[in-house]
Amino acid sequence: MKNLRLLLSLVCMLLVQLTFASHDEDLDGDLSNDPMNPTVINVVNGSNEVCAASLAPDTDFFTITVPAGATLDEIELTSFNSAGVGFLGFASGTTIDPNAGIPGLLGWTHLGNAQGPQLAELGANGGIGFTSPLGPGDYTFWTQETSPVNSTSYCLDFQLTIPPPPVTAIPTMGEWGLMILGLLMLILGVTQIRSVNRHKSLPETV
Ligand SMILES: [Ca+2]
Ligand SMILES: [Ca+2]
Repeated sequence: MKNLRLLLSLVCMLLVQLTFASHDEDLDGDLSNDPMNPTVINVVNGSNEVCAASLAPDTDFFTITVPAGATLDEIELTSFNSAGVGFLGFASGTTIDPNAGIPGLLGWTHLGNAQGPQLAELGANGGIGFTSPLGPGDYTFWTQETSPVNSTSYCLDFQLTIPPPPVTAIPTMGEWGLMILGLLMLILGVTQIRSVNRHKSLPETV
């Protein structure tokens, strides 16, 4: 049974990796405009790329959950195209309040100010602050281009370390004992049934 559970969990992890590893607005649609109902981005161990574009008044909100025992190690800006500057901010939780401004954010930055790693940029402009890498919990991100003329498109790679689940498929000595006992009882039961059937099939001699 444990082997079956492990196999099913591995299949599920593979399906999640194949199906939900990232979000591309060109393929998956515009990220949510609603800060109270952000798009949920399912994440896997390693790279999780979010590619989006914004032109005012479009706003993009999405939530990433860092699982228990995992860390969000870095947010890498892997692509950026804009004649202006994009905005990126984030807060803890599954929603975000744009009206709260910078005091309500863990951190924020102007996208495109720096290529590559963004966590240091996010932590350098005020806000509540955070420690890096980010620990387990929900984080909601807010991106937008405030210009109605110059659109911004970008790809952000959310890099997570998610430990593999503990392997418990190898039976313990006690479980081996129970399996052997069950097998012996099964063999004994089959032997007894065959013996009874053989006696029933013998012709009566009296
Ligand atoms: Ca968008
Ligand atoms: Ca949007």
